[in-house]
Amino acid sequence: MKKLLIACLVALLLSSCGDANKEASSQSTNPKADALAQEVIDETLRSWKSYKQYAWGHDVLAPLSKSYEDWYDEPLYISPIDAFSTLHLMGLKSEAKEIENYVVDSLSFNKNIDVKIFEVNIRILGGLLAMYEHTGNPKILEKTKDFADRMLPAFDTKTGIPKYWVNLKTGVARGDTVNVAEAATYTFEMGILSYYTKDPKYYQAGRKATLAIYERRSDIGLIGEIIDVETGEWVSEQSHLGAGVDSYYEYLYKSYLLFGDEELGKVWKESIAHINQYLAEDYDNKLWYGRADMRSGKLVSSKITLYDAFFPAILGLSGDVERAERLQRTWEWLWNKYGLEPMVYDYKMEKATYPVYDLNPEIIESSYYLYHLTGDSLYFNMSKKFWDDVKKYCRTDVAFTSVENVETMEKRDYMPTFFFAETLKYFYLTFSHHQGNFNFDEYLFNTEAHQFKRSNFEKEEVKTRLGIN
Ligand code: DMJ
Repeated sequence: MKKLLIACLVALLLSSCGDANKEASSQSTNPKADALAQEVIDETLRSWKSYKQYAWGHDVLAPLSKSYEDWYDEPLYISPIDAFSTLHLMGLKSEAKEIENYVVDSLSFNKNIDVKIFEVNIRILGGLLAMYEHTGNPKILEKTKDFADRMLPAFDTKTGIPKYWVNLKTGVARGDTVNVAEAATYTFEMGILSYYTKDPKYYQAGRKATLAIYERRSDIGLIGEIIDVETGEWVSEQSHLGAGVDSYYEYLYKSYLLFGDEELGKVWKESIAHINQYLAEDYDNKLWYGRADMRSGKLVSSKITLYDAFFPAILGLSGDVERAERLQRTWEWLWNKYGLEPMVYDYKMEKATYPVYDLNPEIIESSYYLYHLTGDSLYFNMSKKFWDDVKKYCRTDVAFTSVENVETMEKRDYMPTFFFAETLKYFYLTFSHHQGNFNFDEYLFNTEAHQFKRSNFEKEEVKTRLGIN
């Protein structure tokens, strides 16, 4: 009887703690969170001003040398295009307007350079589409279409999977070997463009590439990692969900949600079952997703990449919150082991095999999703810890910079463009969540965190404009 009484008291205590946690996120006033949200805005503005001072007109700020880097022989203005949707969301309207004006007045894509099709799709095409959504400026849509038309020749292959590079001026494409993310992360941006231009060709190109990957799954339903775009043969048969594969899965589910493409929904549902069956494993009391042979399903490697930390977000979004929470706890553990995450970690060797941290957003993205989905202040506090560590180890006198080695915290001279697009945005959205200005349920993010309003895509119109049966 005494034992029962104690158990009841403990249960009561736990459930009331849980409620207190949940209430934390639904409060309309929260001075501590307001201050953090404002701090993220201030830091974004400080970094943006430094980009303008030291790197304006170029792709990337090098914050230690107070200089810049370009991805190719000619700059493509990638940082500002990636930054636009974050600056707009934070209410930094004049900064956002300046980017819009520059794109309209001064940016030409008629450049004789070979660009990486995957990277420019998520950053430039995704960034421009978000710019169009938020401004409604028809000249931005023209630029966006012009850019996509320059990308399309890459998809002209035997399988429909795009080549690795395409020349923006000549349309000549090259590079027959691509990883799965490079092969099939296009339906989301291309679908949005098809919707706005009423031309299905963009979505159809992206969709064909995605289905070409799915069709090459093994008998047990797993896909590999690297593929030849002409022969359709797998070059690497290792199956995983990390760097080089990640956004294939992400876009299956998000394209199903945004466009109601039932076939992609079916592929997602099937794929997630196989991932959970073959890649997930409990090790040292934690949930991990390792690497398996796509034919046998046997786990062959315990190497994970920090990109894998996007997975709790997509698990949660698709309804598996319980698994998402368990997995996020693994990632939080890894972050706290070092104070930042290593790019590659082997969970059986218990070793960082590539110790770089590039200001990546994935773990922060998942924390934001779970904060919204559960209302549990645990995730607010988790993100606050991540923010404190990013400030501690990556902040410089002018902006933020990547870290060469999470064991020594030696800095490297580079602020990736996704720091503007994603990392700062997810911090801001978490800390400003209680203000209710941005309704998570109304939006979907591309893999570069550019936000798109779901209700803008009218279901019946989508079918016609994207050519979905
Ligand atoms: C981003 O460019 C995108 O999120 C991409 O899908 C993979 N991850 C990087 C940032 O880490």
